[in-house]
Amino acid sequence: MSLIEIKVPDIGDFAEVTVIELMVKPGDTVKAEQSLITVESDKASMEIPCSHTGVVKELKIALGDKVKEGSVVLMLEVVETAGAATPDATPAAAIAAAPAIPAEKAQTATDSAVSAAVGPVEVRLPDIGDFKDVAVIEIMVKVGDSIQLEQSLMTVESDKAAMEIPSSAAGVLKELKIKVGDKVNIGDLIAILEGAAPTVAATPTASAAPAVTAPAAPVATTAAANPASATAPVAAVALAVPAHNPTTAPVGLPHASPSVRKFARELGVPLNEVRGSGLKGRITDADVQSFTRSVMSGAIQTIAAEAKTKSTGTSTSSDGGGLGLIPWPKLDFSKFGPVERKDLSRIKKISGANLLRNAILIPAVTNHDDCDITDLEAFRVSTNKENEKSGVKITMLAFLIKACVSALKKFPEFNSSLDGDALIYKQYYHIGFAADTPNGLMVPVIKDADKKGIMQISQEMGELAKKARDGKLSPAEMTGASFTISSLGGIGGRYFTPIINAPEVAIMGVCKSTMQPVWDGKAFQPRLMLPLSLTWDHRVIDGAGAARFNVYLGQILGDFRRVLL
Ligand code: CAO
Repeated sequence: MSLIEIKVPDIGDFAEVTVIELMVKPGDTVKAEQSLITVESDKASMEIPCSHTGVVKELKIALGDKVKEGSVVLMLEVVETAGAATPDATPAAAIAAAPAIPAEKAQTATDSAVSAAVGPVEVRLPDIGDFKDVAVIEIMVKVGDSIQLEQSLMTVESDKAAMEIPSSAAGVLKELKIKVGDKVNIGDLIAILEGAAPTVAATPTASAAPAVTAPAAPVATTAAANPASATAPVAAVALAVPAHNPTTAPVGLPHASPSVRKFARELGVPLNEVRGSGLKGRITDADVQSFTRSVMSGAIQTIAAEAKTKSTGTSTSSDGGGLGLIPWPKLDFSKFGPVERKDLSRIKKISGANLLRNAILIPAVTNHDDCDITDLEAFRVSTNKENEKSGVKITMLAFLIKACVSALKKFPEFNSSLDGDALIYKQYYHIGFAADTPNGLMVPVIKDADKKGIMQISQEMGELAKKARDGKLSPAEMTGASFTISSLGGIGGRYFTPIINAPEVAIMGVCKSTMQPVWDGKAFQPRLMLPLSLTWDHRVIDGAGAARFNVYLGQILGDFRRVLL
């Protein structure tokens, strides 16, 4: 067995494409040629296949990331090497979805279209790379339509990529030479246009001119060669963050062309909830429109709206989000003084959406408590002195992680997740910890904290926190937590109310320990007290259970030998 990097293969002329779907997760067994992720440019979505059979060890990319040829997608433990393609070879051939067309050729196509438009004009399938016999899965125009130059005519799909085919000429569509389900190849006649669009110059011999049959490049490539349209793809790529929650694992990849995906995103339609009426269940524009109409008329609800209705007991259709709130105040702040507008970072946008959902949907309660860590802190300080040369500093957070694992074992519902009417009790103890980074809040995860010692946890925490600050955390290093700790101890404060990191059901917030006078029955003693703030989901946990959790945690931190009991 060996660990190999699976990289993005040659994806044609695209400099950078956006990851819009993750189709595998760590622990999954994947076969050679199985699709791993979907990437999207402004005109094509492509599935990136695996070059080997093996087990996914670690994902190196996240939803919304921009990738290009050579970017590492994941680490794969190869279990079957015989006959496997090299990481790059097979996909490179399979994925050349939108190949380069030389600038002169693209220009020729454009020129020819401009000069060719009065008589019948043949539109042929352009060079779409190494693909043969690609299937026509969607036709976007009908006879009689007025077609613009570079307007998408149809979508073709190989087993790995979907591409929209633009028109190489403008005019009225006289005849379609293909239908959904047909297999097409480069140079195949796909349509006949007639007459010139207002912006297109006409020449009567157009149909015979080789330039007319010179194909238009798939639009992304043409855009690069054509400054006039070069801005469009950039804007489209920037929008290419899925409409559904980015942390939600995709369940069944919705099949839809890039333009349908874009359309759905613009309307906020969750594509994975739309039933496709096209070939092989493909989602069309009409499906998205019909879904939108059904939601607007109240005939159906999106899954998110339904969940909101269930948890709040209110309907979302009648009162703007189901909360009956007045609109967000919109102010021109510059009336009051100088201002500067800065876009939120991508992390803030993603975590903000998650925090909002979790704050609204979870009936959360916070219990505050203090625990005595005088002896533990003395032990920590002396151990750090002894181990000065090791380079690993033990932090209070490492003790907290270990203590929380003990408390989670004693109170297993804190290590569970709600699944409809059932609770999933996790038998693993993966502890997330909030890390403050220049780009916003991130939550790296210490996996199997129950099996690790304080030194190892401290070392891993240091490494993960550094990666978080450098923006180098992989998705695998941020997923799978069963409980989270948010420590503001290094900064200050007394108590706060952390927001639960769904689908977890509790989170421990910790603030700065301070010396406090504590009554021992005879006198006040100076003790180092650590403030704890445990937020819990009242659907799963009761107040008494939360109080017991805090008391037990306090006992462990007060005398760490209890961890061994
Ligand atoms: N009480 C008193 N002092 C504490 C303490 C506590 N509870 N926790 C840490 N400290 C001290 C440490 O001992 C250290 O002091 P020395 O340098 O003298 O040893 C100092 O504070 C700095 O600690 P640290 O923050 O670097 O290390 P950590 O292990 O405690 O925390 C990390 C690591 C990544 C959690 C932290 O750096 C961080 O990012 N915290 C912010 C988390 C956050 O933003 N939470 C809010 C989420 S909700 O928006």
